Amino acid sequence: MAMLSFERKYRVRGGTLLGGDLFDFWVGPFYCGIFGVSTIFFSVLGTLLIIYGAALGPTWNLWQISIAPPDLQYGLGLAPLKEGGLWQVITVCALGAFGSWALREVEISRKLGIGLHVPFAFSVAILAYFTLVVVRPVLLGAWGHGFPYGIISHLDWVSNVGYQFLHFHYNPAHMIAVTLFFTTTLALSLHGGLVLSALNPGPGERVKTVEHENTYFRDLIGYSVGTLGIHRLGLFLALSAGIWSAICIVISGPFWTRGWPEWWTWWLNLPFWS
Ligand code: 07D
Ligand code: 07D
Ligand code: U10
Repeated sequence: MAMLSFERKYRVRGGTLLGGDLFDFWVGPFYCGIFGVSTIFFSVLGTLLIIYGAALGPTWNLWQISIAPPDLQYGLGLAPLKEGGLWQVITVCALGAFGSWALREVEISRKLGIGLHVPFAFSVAILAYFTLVVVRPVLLGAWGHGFPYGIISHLDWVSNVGYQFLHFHYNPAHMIAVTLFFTTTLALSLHGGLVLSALNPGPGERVKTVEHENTYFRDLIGYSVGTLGIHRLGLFLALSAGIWSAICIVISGPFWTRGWPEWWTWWLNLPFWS
């Protein structure tokens, strides 16, 4: 891929966290870095293990391939490769690859002298995954509580765990997470719509300014959060959605074992009803 004119200026040495100059180079459009090497290592190994697991299993149907975690009887111990051990090694590879990717993002940010907002944001996604396959299984005492690695099978896991708590929609943290996800898409659609409406006018029309954008929302709802503000808000909403998701699943089992509808009895038991 050709180097774009500005890339020559910004592709500079330094900013690495580890490895010094050793992997401080680019391969085509990609920055490498030592964490690029570790990303490739973990993702290639993890993918090969998934393919090996598929070769052992009953199907090559992409939708049905599934690498299951160990049986609950193995607790927090290591399981034989073919009985969940594969899932355990793949989990280590996944965490290695995601962590490496986040650190590679940090190195690129440092090179450019920009903030660490992107790696911070990705870390929240990693936190959600880590909560699902490490924190919650450890709190429940068995790796078997992790979700299986398969396109359809992981949906079955979500449904089964949901119904284990009778009605997952009654989980208050799930409500907050869902609301934050919905609000994130609302915010992005308003932002995308507003920017395009001002900056991408029809042929022959003039491009409008930030003042037009501010005025639009002041006219409509009496307040404009501002051009920097909408990005802060978007990041806050999206990260909060991930964090409340992690909370909603980590409390299900380790801290609340009955159906979620029952949690709401505190409301019915408030003294002032009687
Ligand atoms: C668009 C960026 C691109 C990323 C993509 C995902 C793989 C997996 C692996 C064959 C927005 C690439 C997928 C590399 C292939 C094997 C073994 C990101 C974009 C396109 N899910 N989930 C999907 C993952 C969990 C749930 C799709 C991953 C939890 C529901 C895809 C994880 C729970 C639904 C996928 C993960 C859960 C999905 C589209 C990890 C709660 C759907 C994802 C590592 C969070 C939807 C068939 C997407 C679907 C879907 C991947 C975890 C629930 C296969 C990698 C256990 C209810 N999930 N998921 O676009 O169509 O993300 O499923 O945690 O309805 Mg899932
Ligand atoms: C975990 C993904 C991390 C991804 C990483 C990156 C690669 C590389 C490579 C493309 C967290 C992976 C990258 C693999 C790819 C290339 C090149 C993201 C993760 C690190 N729910 N529910 C949620 C809704 C119901 C249940 C979260 C809605 C039912 C359970 C969210 C509805 C029951 C769990 C959410 C609904 C139920 C959840 C998911 C509606 C089932 C969870 C988002 C409208 C009967 C999960 C942490 C998330 C959770 C979760 C939304 C319904 C059960 C808030 C909108 C009632 C058991 N649900 N849900 O967490 O919190 O993303 O996980 O009905 O475990 Mg739910
Ligand atoms: C935003 C924005 C904005 C923009 C933007 C964007 C947000 C201000 C200015 C960005 C947004 C978009 C572009 C929109 C679209 C994006 C999405 C919808 C998000 C989802 C994205 C995707 C689905 C794409 C995913 C693609 C990926 C992740 C790329 C995959 C790449 C690789 C696999 C290569 C990664 C490179 C690495 C790790 C390092 C370099 C390494 C190599 C190239 C390989 C060679 C390897 C080596 C040299 C090392 C040797 C390896 C070893 C020793 C290991 C070997 C091990 C073995 C086991 C064999 O706000 O406005 O506009 O644009």
